[in-house]
Order: sequence, then C-alpha cells, then structure tokens
Amino acid sequence: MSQKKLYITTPIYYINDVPHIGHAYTTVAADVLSRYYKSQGEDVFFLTGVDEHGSKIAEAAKKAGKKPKEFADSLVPRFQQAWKNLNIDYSEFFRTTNPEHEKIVKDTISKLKDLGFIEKRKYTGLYCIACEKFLLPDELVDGCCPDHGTKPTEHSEENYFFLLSKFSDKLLSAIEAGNYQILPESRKNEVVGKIKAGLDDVSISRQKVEWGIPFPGDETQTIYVWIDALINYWSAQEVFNQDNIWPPDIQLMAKDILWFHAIIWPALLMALSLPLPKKIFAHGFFTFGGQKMSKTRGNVLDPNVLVEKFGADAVRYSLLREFPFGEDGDISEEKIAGRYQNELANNIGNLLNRTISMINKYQVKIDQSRKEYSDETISRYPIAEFSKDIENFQFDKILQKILFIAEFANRIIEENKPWELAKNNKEKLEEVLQSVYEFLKLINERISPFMPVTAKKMKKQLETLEPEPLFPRIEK
Ligand code: ME8
Repeated sequence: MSQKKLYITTPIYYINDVPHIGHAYTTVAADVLSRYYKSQGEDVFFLTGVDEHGSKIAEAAKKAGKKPKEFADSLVPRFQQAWKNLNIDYSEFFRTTNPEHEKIVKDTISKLKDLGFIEKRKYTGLYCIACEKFLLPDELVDGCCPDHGTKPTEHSEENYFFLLSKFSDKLLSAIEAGNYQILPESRKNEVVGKIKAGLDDVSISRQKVEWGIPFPGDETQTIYVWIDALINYWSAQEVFNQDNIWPPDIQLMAKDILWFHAIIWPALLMALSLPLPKKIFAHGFFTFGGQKMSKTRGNVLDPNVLVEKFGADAVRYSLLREFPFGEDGDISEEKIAGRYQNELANNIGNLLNRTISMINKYQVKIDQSRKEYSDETISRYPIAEFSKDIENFQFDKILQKILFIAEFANRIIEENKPWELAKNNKEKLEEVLQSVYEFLKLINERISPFMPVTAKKMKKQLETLEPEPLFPRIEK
C-alpha cells in the first residue's frame, strides 16, 4: 500500500438548486488547503460532490417537472462548471446516486443492525423539509425553523433509530484526548456541551420519503438522507479506488451542519470500529444584507456572476479575506469590488506593474536567479509562520499579511523615489528595485494557493519583465 494521502473534504451539497456563494466559500477554502499541502509535497485527495436524495430534492424536481435523478443529472454540470470557473482543483466529484455508494450505505446499515446499534421505534416530531431534520420545540423561532423561517410540519412515524445515546462517553473522551479535533475551539465547546447535556437516539429512516436508498430488510422505508450523505466520505474509497486515504485529515463545513459531523458521524464510525477523522472545521455563515443566505430564502449570490465580473482569483481572495474563517460575516458585490480595486489592483497589481516598468525604464539589472530570499525580505513572512497560519485556517490573516508586504514594498518605492535615484545614484537604485523585486517574489509565492492564476501570471512577468495589468479595471 502506498503512503497515506492527505484527505480533505467539503460537504456534499444538496442538489435542489445551483450552487451559491456559501457553497463556494467552503469549496474555495478546501482548495486553498489542498493547493498548499500539495506545494508542501503532500499527496492530496480532495473530495467534493453533491447530496442527491431526500424530499428536498424530490420536491425541487417535481417543481421542475422532472424525475429526481433526471433533475440531479441536469444540475451536476452546474456545480462542476461553477467549481471549474473558480479554479477548484478537486480530485473527485461525489454523487450519492452512485450505485456502489448506495450498496455501501445499505451494507453499513445492515452491519449496524447486526451489531445491535439499530432499533425500530415510534417517533413524532416537527420536521423541517429544508433542513431534512426534526426540530426540537426549543429550536424554533416564532414557531418556525430558525434557518429557513418556514413552519415545520408534524410528522409521526415508525422509524429505525441509531442508538446514538450509547456513544456520549466515547465521544467525549475522543474529543478530549484530541484524537478527533473540532475546530474552532468555541465550536468544540458547543459540541462538548451538547454531548454532556445528553444525546438522544436518532431516527435514521423515513417512511414517507420515497427518493432515497431503500432501508435494508424493510422496503417500506428509505435511509435518512443524512446517513446516506455522511457515508460518502467513507464510500469514496471504494467508489474512486482509493486504498490509502482513510481517515479524513480535514473535513470542512459551516456551523449549520456541525451537529451531524461532530456527533452523529464520529458515533457511526465508532459503532463500526473505524478510525475517526482527524480534524473537522466548522466555519461561519455568510449573510447577505444581514440575512442568512439560502436557496430556500432566495437571496443568493451566484459565484459564476462574480467570477465573470472579477475573475476567479479576486472572488477567492475576497471570500477568504472578508472575515475570519470560523466567524460569520456579511458579503456583497460592493465589498468584493472594493477589495478588488483597493487591495488587488491598487496595491499588489500596481506594485508589480510599476516595479517592472521601472526595471525596464532605468535598465536595472535584477538578479532573477536568486533562490533564497534576503533576511530582510523573508523576515516579513517566513515560511514557518505562513505554514502555521494556513494549518490553523487563518486565511484572512494570511491575506492581510501579504497585503502588508505589498504596502511595505510600495512604501519603499515612495520613500526612495527610484525616478530620482535613476539620475544620481545607480547603485542605490539597483538595491531598491532588487529589494522590491524580492518582495514581489515572496508575495507571489505566498498568494499561490489562494490565487493560482494570478500567481502564475505574476511569476511569468517577474521572469520575462514584460508588464501587463494583473487586475484590469472592472467595467461597471
Ligand atoms: O447541508 N455561508 O448541504 P447544503 C457559508 N447536503 N457557508 C454556506 C452557506 C452560507 N450562507 N450556505 C451554505 C447540506 N454553505 C448537506 C451536507 S455532507 C455529508 C451533507 C456551505 O447544500 C457550508 O459548507 O445545505 C454548509 O455547511 C453547506 O454549504 C451546506 O450545504
């Protein structure tokens, strides 16, 4: 068996509609991590995909006048195209209608039954179709789902239950021992609090949902879409012939689905005696005009439109730059436009452009072959510090630090006035432009996982010394 690959996952997104900027956020972050780890010599398996079963998809398909599978088939290319537009270099794209996956999900349920972790019981509760879950009365806001603002409907049915309550202690010790890291810390505390408050067994089958994987041994029920979905991370090994990825190293998601990933998912794995993921990170939620953005509410930002306008790299940059990964924040086209103009075009882009122009104009000899940075340059952002920041998911800080380097280098130019040095101090001129050139190389290296296309363009310009605007003016 070859060496373990670094396994990074995003959630598999519901395919009831086209992807929106919230989906793009998680996927871009995963791509940045994947590109960074690859640059460090790791073999990375980066998985994303879509969640195709359940009543939410069935309802959307019905509205569109299509069969669920046919409807999903029509949307898969929309996800794939959106990721292509954003330069997401995923390894494989998962679909839960994959027959191998469906078989593994059934086998997993049968195994859990044989192990005595599944029981049939009657259940009555309030169900939110948009969440695909039962809500507890104290979770409701004015009688409505806190996330979707819609009234849940009362459901009563006989279901198969997974005996989650048996796993409280085991979960707590795994979390406390750090075998299973939940990040950020505040989220971990939230999860620990919930476990300590007591876990109820969870229903893992649905009587009324037809569009799903049949429950083994009881064809009147389908497997709860969340169980089907979580198992994708495991079945990917079989589906994509990967024998060296388990366990996942980094699983990304937003806080909305932390419960499933931080509690149900590890408990399922424990029941099956399988190794747990190493790290899961729940980032915050984008709001749009102060409101939660969701397909159900219809206030979504289309990543493709933004990419069309600003280019993939500027969108990737703006998403991760706007606020700390892990916290909530507001996003808008105006904010992206502002970052594009002030930070990318006027700062980094301008630095590159004016530096290359001056090197050419004053015929300065730059030593381009230097592999090592001078102490002065590298001390602005040493690789060890960069690695630590990225491994700690501090994307906003990293981009800020890179921007500071650009600002600093621009200041060097302002203060030393190469246009005057060109008249009377060639030696100093060379020194100043060499130093700015090195800062550009450093910026180039550090932005590369975030803005791969820009990094490539920048590298080329630094090699050929042929200037070309990195971030052209945006047509309004
Ligand atoms: O929950 N801000 O799918 P989903 C930030 N199929 N991130 C957001 C966001 C927002 N406003 N909106 C969505 C599901 N996301 C299940 C997952 S996994 C086994 C099954 C991102 O389409 C974020 O990653 O509702 C969030 O967790 C995910 O999309 C939810 O996607």
